Amino acid sequence: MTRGSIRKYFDQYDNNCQVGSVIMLVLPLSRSQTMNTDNRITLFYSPQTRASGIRVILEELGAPYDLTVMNMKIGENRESEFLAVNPLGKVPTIRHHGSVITEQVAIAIYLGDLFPEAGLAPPVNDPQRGTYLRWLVYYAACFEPAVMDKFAQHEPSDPIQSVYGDFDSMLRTLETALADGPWILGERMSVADVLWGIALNWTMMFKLVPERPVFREFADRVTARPAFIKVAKEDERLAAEHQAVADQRTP
Ligand SMILES: N[C@@H](CCC(=O)N[C@@H](CS)C(=O)NCC(=O)O)C(=O)O
Repeated sequence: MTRGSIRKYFDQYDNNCQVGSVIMLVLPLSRSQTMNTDNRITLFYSPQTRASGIRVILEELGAPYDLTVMNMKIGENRESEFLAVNPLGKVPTIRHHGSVITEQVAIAIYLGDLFPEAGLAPPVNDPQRGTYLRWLVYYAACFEPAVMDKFAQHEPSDPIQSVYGDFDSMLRTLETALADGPWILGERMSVADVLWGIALNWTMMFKLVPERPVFREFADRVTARPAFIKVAKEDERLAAEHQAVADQRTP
């Protein structure tokens, strides 16, 4: 696929087309089927990445969305067309009503608020709104930096300078928040749970986070849900397709 043809693809992205290895999947609509088509969300996507969690959230919300799938294994996310959308070349990225939104936590907050009828985001004047935002932002502000430092085997900084203090305190704080359950807001499930369940599942799999019962049970609750199962299955298929394309290119 040439750069020109990718450009053409992006220009006609709402035509439900499939061009080369960049695929546009228009998914069956569910709860929000009756919504105006202008409300459709485009999710720039690669399988088995942070974008998968956002797709699970879209499924949980019953949101109308289209995927623009990019094969990261051959660097499609680093083509100029996508860099014009998100200069970092990262997924998840969404486009909605002409605006581009990046960063998974910002996207999660945005989507939860966009579909209040799904009941997965406490509204602004709800007493649980602050707790909800706290744990969503904790993910990006504390958990991810801590886990990525561990992954990269960085020497821990002085806890006073570190944005997350130290790894063990960061994790213990999260564990305490999840301990009562079943969800982070108690009996009320929210978008934050989807994000955390998937993140814990991945990070325990890669042994970056220890397999503590609270984390395991929490992750299992999220990954047993139909939305997660559907996305994981589809991701497996897409990832295999992408790998096959990448293998063909390797001499
Ligand atoms: N800060 C971003 C991180 C997104 C991110 O790192 N995405 C990875 C996939 S999990 C990516 O797109 N990597 C591809 C690349 O940089 O080429 C967020 O919170 O959404």
